[in-house]
Order: sequence, then structure tokens, then C-alpha cells
Amino acid sequence: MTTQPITGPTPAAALHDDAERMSREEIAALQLTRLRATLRHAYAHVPFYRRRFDAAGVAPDDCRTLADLARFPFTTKADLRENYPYGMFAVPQADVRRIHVSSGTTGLPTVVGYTERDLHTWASLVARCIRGAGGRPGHKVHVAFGYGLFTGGLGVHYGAEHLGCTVVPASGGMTARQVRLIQDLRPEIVMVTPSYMLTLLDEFDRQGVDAAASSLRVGIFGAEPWGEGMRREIEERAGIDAVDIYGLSELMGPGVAGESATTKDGLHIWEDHFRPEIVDPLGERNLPDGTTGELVLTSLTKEAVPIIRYRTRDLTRLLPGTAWPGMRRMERVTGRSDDMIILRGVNVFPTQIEELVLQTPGLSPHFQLVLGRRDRMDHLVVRVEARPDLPTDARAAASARLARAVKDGVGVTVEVTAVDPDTLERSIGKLRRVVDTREH
Ligand code: DLL
Repeated sequence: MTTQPITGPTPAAALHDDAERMSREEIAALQLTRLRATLRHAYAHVPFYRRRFDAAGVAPDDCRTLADLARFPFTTKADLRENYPYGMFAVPQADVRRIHVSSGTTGLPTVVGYTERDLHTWASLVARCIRGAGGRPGHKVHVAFGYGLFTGGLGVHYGAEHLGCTVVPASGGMTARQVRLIQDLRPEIVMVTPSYMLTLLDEFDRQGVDAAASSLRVGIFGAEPWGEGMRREIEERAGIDAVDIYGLSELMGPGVAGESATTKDGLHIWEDHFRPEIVDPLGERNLPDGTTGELVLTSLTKEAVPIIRYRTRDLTRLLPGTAWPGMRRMERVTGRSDDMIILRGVNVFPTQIEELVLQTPGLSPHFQLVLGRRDRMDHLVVRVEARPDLPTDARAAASARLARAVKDGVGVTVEVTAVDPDTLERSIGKLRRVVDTREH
């Protein structure tokens, strides 16, 4: 059998779908039409929405402008749990082609479903993300997001195939073998959580292989918060462009928003399919573009499980589009309102610590936050691996330097312990940065 030669990269302009070229006005008009249809669909087919709308005294036809959406009630993760398993579904079971289940970190799982058309939309939006990141038909994509009930693996898998890429469905785990596969199969693109990318890069080092000399050119990372310092670290060590991809299972999965490798300036939300709002943390009022708050998302085309004003708990702000002028951007999500640590009254996000760790010479990006109590006060210990080339007797100075940077930059006192390289648990999927040992 002969293999098809990969022809040169297709010009980006030839790949754009119609919505990607729309102006802001065209997107807004499309959103209103689709929003009204979604509200009617949800009200007609999901008793939960009918009850909620009735209780709030609003009906789908009350939505005459996009601003009217703010009159409709929010939907939360708790609502999805309470309607476990099928209460949020708006189509007959026979029309559902796929189900994903997210375990979350606490409580009952949430169940989401997709019709044939929903799956097609999902694949096309992930394809947009990959294209924006520099991926082209014919490229090989190593997918190391977990496959299965989690939306990461299968979600990006079908998106990459939709674009015309060749997928290596590596899933998570068996790190040494993944590094071998990357060397042998020579993918141009890797899609994985940023923390697992670090694990892979360490494995390259361990095997004595230069990751920057590998076939990889583009990395698309998401499913957990990461910062600019992490982007630089990964880009340098892997010799790639590293871009962000955002999504959540309740709205679809990966691919709700994607970042352009040309601008690397945050994530464009695919506003032909999702309507974003930013609200204050109590959800009492909508905040203007440019102001940081909690992201609220409404699905505009989802058939199986329409979602109205979902409180994501993700903190970000909306900015004008750049690479896609018709769509707004969201700043990278640096934390969720619920993984924020409040340390003696100061709000601390793990990504703030991450930035400072990466700026401290001698310390590696592998760290863990252990929250405990000392003298009845909350006490945060940053356990961070020393870089292999840092002499043992220099660890105390590196730790002190990080503690001082956290004090100056974040405003809290933390204890820093530099531990041996390779001793903290490595991520193979979503990272758990914070270990809370306090009794509740
Ligand atoms: O994590 C979907 C996904 C898979 C996105 C692969 C990107 C890549 P959930 O498991 O439902 O879905 O978790 C959703 O993860 O509300 C954010 O808090 C966080 N998250 C996802 N992407 C990012 C990102 C998938 N790029 C939750 N930056 C979301 C920061 C992210 N946080």
C-alpha cells in the first residue's frame, strides 16, 4: 500500500467557514435568532426550564433583544445534578447519539448528551480551534487527553478528524510509551492538559531525547488553568507554539473557545454557537466587557441538552475579537471562583503561585499547594520540586526567594519547601493543585 504524500499546508483563508468571517453585527443577529429558538426549545421540552421561567415570570417570547437574556434565570451545576440522569434532555432518547458523564470533584455526576447535529457542531468547532492553532489537513495529532466519559479525548478526536488530520488516540497514561510514539509516529500536533505536557517533557529528558528536536510544531492545551509562564516554559522546552483551548462538558466539551497561534491573545469564543455574559460573583448583575467576573454561557444551537445561562464559575473578562473580528475573546481563565484559596482574607489562585514558581531560578514547574491549619490560622505550604541541576545546599535560598515573591506579589505569607526532583505525583489528566488538609 502506498501512503499519500502530505501536500503543503492549505492556505488558512481557504479553510474558514462562513461564520468565522462574519462581522460583529452579523454574529449578533444570528445569536438573537438562535437564542430565541433555544429558549423556546428549552421551555417546550424541559420541564425544569418551564418551571424556572414560570417562577421568574418570563417566557421565551420576552426575549426580543440579546440584552433580554439577563431576565432569564441561571442554571447551575447543582441543577444538572438534581436532574440526574436525563432530566435536562430536550429530545427523545432515540435521537441521542452520545452521552458523556462528568464526575466533578464532589457529589453526583452530571450527564450530558448530543444529537447527531450536536456532534457535528462540536467536531466543527474543535476543527476551528485546531486550524486557528496552525493545524492543517494531513497533520498528525497526538491526543493525550483522557478518552472515555471525559469529553477531552473523544471531543478533540472527532474535531481533528473533521479537519482532515490523522489522529493518534494515545489517551492518558503510559508516559514512556507516549514519548516513544511521538518519536516514531512523528505527529506535528499534541493535544493534552498543560500539566501532563510537563510530565511528557520530563520523560523526554529522562530518556535523553531533545523534545525541541521532535516533529511537534503545535501544542493545544486546556481542561485546566495555566499561565503565560507555563506557555513560555512549554514552548521553549518542546520547540512548539503553545495555544489554549477552553470548554466544559455542560456546554459541549473542549472547543467552546480557542486561541489563535498568530495572536496568542486569549480565546475567541465561538459566538455563533454560544452567548457569553460576565456577571459579578454573586450573579446579581451583568458586568460590561473588559471587566473581570464569572463567565455565564448559553448554548445557541444545542439540541439534546440546551443550556440557558450556565454559571461556569470560571473567572475571566470579555475583550473585542482580533484574529476573528466577529467573535469576542475571553482572557485566559486563571482560576475558578471555587478553587480560589482565601488565605487570611486574601484571595489566592494557584496560577498566581505558578507564575512566581516559574520565575524562580532553580525551581521546577512541579508544585503542590497544601492548605492546612497552624495555630488555628489557615496556613499554605508550597511544595515545589527543585530543578535537577540545583545543588542541594541552594534549595533553602530558592525557597526563601519564592516565599518572598509570593509575599510581594500576592500579599500572603506562605511556607515554601523545595523537595527532590521527581517526587511529587505527576499529572496524567487534570491536575489537582490544591490539597486541603483542614477539617471542615
Ligand atoms: O475540561 C473540557 C476540555 C477538555 C476543555 C479538553 C479543554 C480541553 P470539564 O471536565 O467539564 O470539561 O471541565 C470544565 O475545566 O469550567 C474550567 O474550569 C476548566 N477548563 C477547561 N479548559 C480550560 C482552560 C473540560 N483552557 C472546566 N483554561 C472549566 C482554564 C479550563 N480552565
